[in-house]
Amino acid sequence: MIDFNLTEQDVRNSAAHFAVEGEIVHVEECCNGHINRTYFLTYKNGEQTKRYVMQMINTDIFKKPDEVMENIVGVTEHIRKGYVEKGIDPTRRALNVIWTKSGKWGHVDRRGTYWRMYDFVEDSDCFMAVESAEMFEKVAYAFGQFQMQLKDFDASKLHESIPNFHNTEWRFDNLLTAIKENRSGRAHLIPDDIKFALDRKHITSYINKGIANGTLSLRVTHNDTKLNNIMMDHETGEGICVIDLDTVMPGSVLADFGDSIRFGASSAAEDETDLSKVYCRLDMFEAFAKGFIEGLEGSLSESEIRALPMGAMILTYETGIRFLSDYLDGDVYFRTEYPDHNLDRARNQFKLVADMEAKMAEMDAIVEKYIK
Ligand code: GN1
Ligand code: MG
Repeated sequence: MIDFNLTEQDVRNSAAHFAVEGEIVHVEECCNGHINRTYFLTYKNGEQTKRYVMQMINTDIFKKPDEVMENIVGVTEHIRKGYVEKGIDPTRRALNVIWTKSGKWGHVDRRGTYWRMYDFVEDSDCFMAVESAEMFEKVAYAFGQFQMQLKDFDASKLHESIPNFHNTEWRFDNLLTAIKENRSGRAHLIPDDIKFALDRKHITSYINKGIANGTLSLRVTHNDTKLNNIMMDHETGEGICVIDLDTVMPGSVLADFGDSIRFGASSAAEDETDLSKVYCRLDMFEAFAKGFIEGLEGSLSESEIRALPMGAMILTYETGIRFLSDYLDGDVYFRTEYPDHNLDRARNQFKLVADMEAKMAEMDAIVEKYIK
């Protein structure tokens, strides 16, 4: 298991291996993200200061960090090239990997921990909650464009950074194993939550079947399209740079659409425990659908557009069963801040699922409007 007890000195020692001029004047930990550890570093070089993002890759989860970084370097170079061809300055529009002094993508410290560094995307912010429908439409457009930018990327060059990542049937089997093994000894505490999950087995094959029968096509997708994985430009409010590219892999458009909805169209945070506050906002659903379909520039088929509401529900369900499985496994995957954090997250996601089930006809009617 990875040792997460890092001191600022550990961070500074690793940073010294990267090809950055100047001295570190400030180190700040970023509290977002359930998997990797992220730090913002400010360097001073003469009169100039410049910021960087340094991350410790969680190799318990990303078992082949070299392959993850090969994906990221390939994808970001492809995106940059696309902007240059269009005569647009690619700076701030694609993550820029900082190499080490010895010319590698990252540094492995004495403890065997993997570190990587990127330029900080200046004059932009990421958000934990949607502030307006207009903003969410811009997020959606940027995620749609991200897929468009990778349309001609050779998917056979991509490594599968986490096998079966959005294979809902596989996630369901994992839940069954977690229930059976009950490593935390908590299964008896949550019969209703387990029942809710098991009762919905029939939805787990929806995406796999769609890909198999051709109603859903396989694309290069981001696979972790949370609102906080996109940087929004201070001036224009545009989604300027898609970040957190660890899980870029071939997948269905439903994964990217669904994950965005489950997080951004929710009326509350992912771990809100007052479930009366948790529901799917249809205004946000519509804003996202509109921006996403436009960002994909007409490349979504009718059957894909019609499947978007199911995608939202399935991805919310899938995330719920992942949290529940981790609770049963004893909180070994997601970073938690208190003992029942994963259970609270699972219940929150299940409340959203139930609300989406009730609103399915309304969501269907919304996407129908965007079929030309
Ligand atoms: C994780 O690390 P973060 O917060 O960007 C997870 C996503 C989940 C999300 C739930 C590699 O993403 O799949 O949807 O938490 N990433 C991985 O908030 O498992
Ligand atoms: Mg993230």
